[in-house]
Amino acid sequence: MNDTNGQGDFHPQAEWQDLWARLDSFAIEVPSWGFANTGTRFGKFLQPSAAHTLEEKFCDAAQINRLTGACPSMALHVLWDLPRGLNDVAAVRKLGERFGILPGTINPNLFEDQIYKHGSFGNPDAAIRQHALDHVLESIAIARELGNVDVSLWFADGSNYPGTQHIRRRIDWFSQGLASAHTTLAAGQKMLIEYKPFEPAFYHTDIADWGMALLLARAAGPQAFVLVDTGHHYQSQNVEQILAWLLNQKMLGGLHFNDRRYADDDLTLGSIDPYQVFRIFHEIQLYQWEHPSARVPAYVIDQSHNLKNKLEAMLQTVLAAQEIYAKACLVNYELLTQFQGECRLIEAEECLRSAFWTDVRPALRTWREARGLPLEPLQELRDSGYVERISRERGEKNKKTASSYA
Ligand code: LRH
Ligand code: MN
Repeated sequence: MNDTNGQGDFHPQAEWQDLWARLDSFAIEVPSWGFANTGTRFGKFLQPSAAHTLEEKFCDAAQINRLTGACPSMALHVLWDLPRGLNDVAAVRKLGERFGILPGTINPNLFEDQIYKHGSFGNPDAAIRQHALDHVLESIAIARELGNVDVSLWFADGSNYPGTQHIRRRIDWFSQGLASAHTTLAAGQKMLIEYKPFEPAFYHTDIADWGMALLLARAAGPQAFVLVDTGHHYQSQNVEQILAWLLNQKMLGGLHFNDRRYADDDLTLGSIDPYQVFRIFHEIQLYQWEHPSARVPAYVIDQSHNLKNKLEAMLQTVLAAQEIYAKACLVNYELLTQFQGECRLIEAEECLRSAFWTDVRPALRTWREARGLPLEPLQELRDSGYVERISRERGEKNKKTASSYA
């Protein structure tokens, strides 16, 4: 879509149609835990407006979708949102219908529980590995009941000191656990395996990088893919190159979007490095331009809003995602791939730079207007008094400090 002639100014109308169509199909899932009181090990600062119940989380998700038109579903963490497991499915389905928000990706909780001190799927104790597998099997059943949604697995498993765990045996236990779980997936269901280099384990993490996740996913079966959390990389790692590899291997299942300055900071998207987010969207969209029938990876927000108001931080994130996605839609792939082939470095780079530096906010405003969405969503949220209202309604309850993470 060559609307930028390298000069970065925007030609209204014709190209807008194409960009509008891309914006119409752009969806990013909000995390239920992003609306709850979360913190770090150094404290959790309670917000009176924070969501406590699943009903409140669906209500907040509906608010974000009303304001952006881009968040039709909400990711759920099993023990935080369905503490009674399968027995909570009917209630979740009803809440989804009531608030017009689809129950999204199902995330088992394979951490926090005391028994997981030395791991879950990687624990030397077979009974604990079985307990963890049973939780994942129930999570897959919940996901099936909720419409064959994806199951997204993150393992905190690892060790803190050299020699304290048998790394290769744990690889075999993970392979067995993931393969068993894969056998229970329904047709169309995906199992996403998320990697993370460290934290909470600080010597070795069993699934620490994209290669380990890819090999385990391949071994598990054809419905297993890799999930890339943008915050789960060492400082100087080239995240978009990892995405290029996973796309090339047809193993990219989805992304957890957030931003960071140092480690897994879970900050609001685009708040630290918007060009990084642009390069991520660009790599995926260039692949889709070359493979139009390819499955679009799942886009999910994974953040914890410890200081900013949770609704406003989540809204900022979705607006940043829409804006940076729209910029990435402006890259002229015909020209870019030609310049790449001819090693015309400046021209090739300018294809990305001019798209990134194009102010797409006017186009986004016209798209919102055309779609009956508020032109200035953040102002609309403030004018709505929604945050003040829920603070009054939830304030009392939120004074009590919560035990679990979210
Ligand atoms: C781990 C992680 C994972 C979630 C959790 C809330 O750091 O990224 O995706 O389960 O955050
Ligand atoms: Mn994540």
